[in-house]
This record gives sequence, structure tokens and C-alpha cells, in this order.
Amino acid sequence: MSTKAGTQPLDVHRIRTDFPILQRTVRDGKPLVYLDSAATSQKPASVIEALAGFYRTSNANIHRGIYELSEEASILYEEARAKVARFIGASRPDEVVFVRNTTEAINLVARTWGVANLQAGDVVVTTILEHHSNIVPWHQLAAERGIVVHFVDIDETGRLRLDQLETLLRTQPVKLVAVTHVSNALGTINPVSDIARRAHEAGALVLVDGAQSVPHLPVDVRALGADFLAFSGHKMLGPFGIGVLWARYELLASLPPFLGGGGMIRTVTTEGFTPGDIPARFEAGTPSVADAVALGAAVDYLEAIGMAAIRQHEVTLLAYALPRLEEIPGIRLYGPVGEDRAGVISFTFGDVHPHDVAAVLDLHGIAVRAGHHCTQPLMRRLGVVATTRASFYLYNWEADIDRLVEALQEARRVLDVAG
Ligand code: C6P
Repeated sequence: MSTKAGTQPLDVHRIRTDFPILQRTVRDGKPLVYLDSAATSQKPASVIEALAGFYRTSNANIHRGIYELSEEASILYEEARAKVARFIGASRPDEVVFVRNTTEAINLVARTWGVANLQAGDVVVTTILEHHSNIVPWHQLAAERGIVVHFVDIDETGRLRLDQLETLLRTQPVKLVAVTHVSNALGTINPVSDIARRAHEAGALVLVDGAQSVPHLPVDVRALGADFLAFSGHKMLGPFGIGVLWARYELLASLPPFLGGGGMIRTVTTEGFTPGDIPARFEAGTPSVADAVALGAAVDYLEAIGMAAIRQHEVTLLAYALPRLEEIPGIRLYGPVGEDRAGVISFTFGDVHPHDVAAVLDLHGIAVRAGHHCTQPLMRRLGVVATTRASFYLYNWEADIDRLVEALQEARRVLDVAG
């Protein structure tokens, strides 16, 4: 059977056998229901093996040794870069800078492009949907350099107020629009290519936080029209400790270095240094070679399944989950309903604290996240201190949602939630 998007439904049975951790039990023998992929994804055996295999057979420092192992490690590292570049539609591999995570990628932009280009009074526009990692670096520049940070609000459905963005672009000296592609708390998929077009017309650059989009949707940097894209390997089946900053070649080549040290220079004298070429200029010190190689294996895995099929799978799960959750008395769901919604469901449950809801679900073997999700401004905007959040990925299936709904029904009785 073909789905609406023309993709084949995922064979989740088979996919689940690729993820060793999904075979384990938790809390006295209960099968694990993992609904926290927005925090970090689980890893298939091929990724775990790529990581271990690198250390077993190819471990050496890169770009330094003139011996076979080092050459091999260097080739594997650069092959991983090329895979990531192809995966996101980059024009060339050297547009991909390996960093530790999304947070570091955004800080890199603030500390290089921001410091070189932003003066007192210049405006960075971000949004109320952002993760702290796309807020705090701009607050830091505001404190240090006197830039001004403006926040685009959301409407009652959890979608961005593009009219506010338009007004800011027309009336303020906006130099950068820093926006998340997908909200980690509400699941809102922002119209980033539209935002980029508007920003560019006003002469501003666009930074896209792709932490929650690159793992879950087909993302093509050219179609997106972004100038910078930041994302983390650990949310897309890869290991911790590796992430990506992508930027257009000419833009990246115009930036000063980020951290100083080995690997990022062309020459060093007692008087000074000249920076190296990109991307090495931004990869000071020994990089996370094995993690990059394993990220390459994660990209192979995602490409073999197909990003359109993964997206369609999450749409199907959402369509199954939302009406079932809505039926539970006392539950309040947040986020838009429609095609611009990713597989993230934040909710509150009567006046029970979200941590207590998550603790009860944990007793059923269900892993969800509760808290502010590193989006305190958004929580304040919604008038809550926290939410409970279930998030999906390619290895989740309807049985996981059935378990969640059953556990919430029982939690309602245990916690005495008013309907
Ligand atoms: N969100 C969540 O549970 P790092 O930690 O650097 O890999 O990713 C930061 C980050 C940036 N932007 C968005 C939209 C994110 O969702 C995250 C990470 C996790 O929602 C941990 S708070």
C-alpha cells in the first residue's frame, strides 16, 4: 500500500530489530516504550558497530600521521563529512563543519559571524519557540556588544506570528533571523523557506536550528534558503559528541576562526598566526573522529529508509495518537494540528505536575520527558511551568501509543485527575 506522500509504510517490526536497546526491559520486566527521541534518539546496531569498529580497526589521529592507520582514519572522517553534506543537499563537503552539537554550532555563528558583523543597535530576531541554545548566545552578544534581540510571538495555535516578523524586518535594522525549523516543545514546523525569503529581502541572514528537523524531515539546505543550519548527531541515530554547522561556502570562508589551536591554522609564528582553510579553520584540536564516522553510518541508515518515509510514518503516528490522547479527561494538548506538526506531543494533565505524570509513566516502562524542555520563554508564554512530552521516531509504532494511552488512563485514577 502506498501512502499519501507516495512512500511505502515503514516496516517497523524489522526496523525495531536493528535497535538493540528496544529489546530490553525496564522497571521489573516491562518492555521499554521509548517516547523521548526529541531528547536523544536510540542507535541502530550499524551505528554502534561503526563506532566500535573504528576504535577496533582504524583508530589514529587524523590529518597528522604519515602512516596507513592515520590516512585511513582521515579518509573515514572526510567520507563522513561528504555523506552529511549530501544528506542535507550542501553544494560541497567543506560547507560542513563538525562541532559537538547544535548548541556549539549556534555559538560558533554568534562568536564568529556575530562578533565580526554585529554592532551596538543591530537587531537579531529570534522567536518565542526557541530552545535556549538559540536564545542565550544572542543574549550574551546583547550584554557584550549592545545588540538588540527581538522575539517573534506565536498565535493561539502555536504557529509563528509572521506578521510580527514582517514588521520587525520593515522597521528594525535586522541583521539575522535565528529560527528553529521544528519546535522541540510544540512540534510546530515553521515555514523556514518563507521566513528566509522575507529575511533576505530585508538584507538579513538566516540561521536555522535544525536539531528537530534534520532527523525527522527531508531537509535540503538549498530549498530551505538558509545561510546557516545547525544540528546534532545524537538526535538522528548518531552518537553523542558530534554535530554539524552547515553554511554557504562563501559565507563560511568569510568568517574568522572560532577556537584557536592545532588544526585550524595555516602558519603560526611568535608574532601571530594565519587561519587555515574551511572547514579546518573551525575544527581546532583533535575532532571527534569516531563519532563523525558513526554519524556517517547513521546517515546511511536514514537514507536507506528514506526521510520522506520517516516523515510520513510520524504523520501517521500523530494522526493515531492525537485523537486518542484528546479523549482522556483532564488532558490538554499543546501545539498546532495540521501538516505543519512534527511527531512531538506536549501535554498537561489536570493540575498534576508534569514530573509526576512522567514518573507514573516510567513505572509502566514508558520514557517521556517532563520539564521546560529548555524553552522557558515558551513555557511562560503558554502560562505553564512545564509540560509532559512524548516524541516519536521511526522505531515507534501504534502499540507504543496504546501503552501511553492506557498508562495515562490509569494515571488518571491514581493521581485523581479531574476531567
Ligand atoms: N533539545 C530536547 O529534549 P544539543 O543539546 O546541542 O544537542 O541540542 C540543543 C537543541 C537545540 N535546538 C532544539 C530545537 C533542540 O530541541 C535542542 C535539544 C532536547 O528537546 C534537549 S533540551
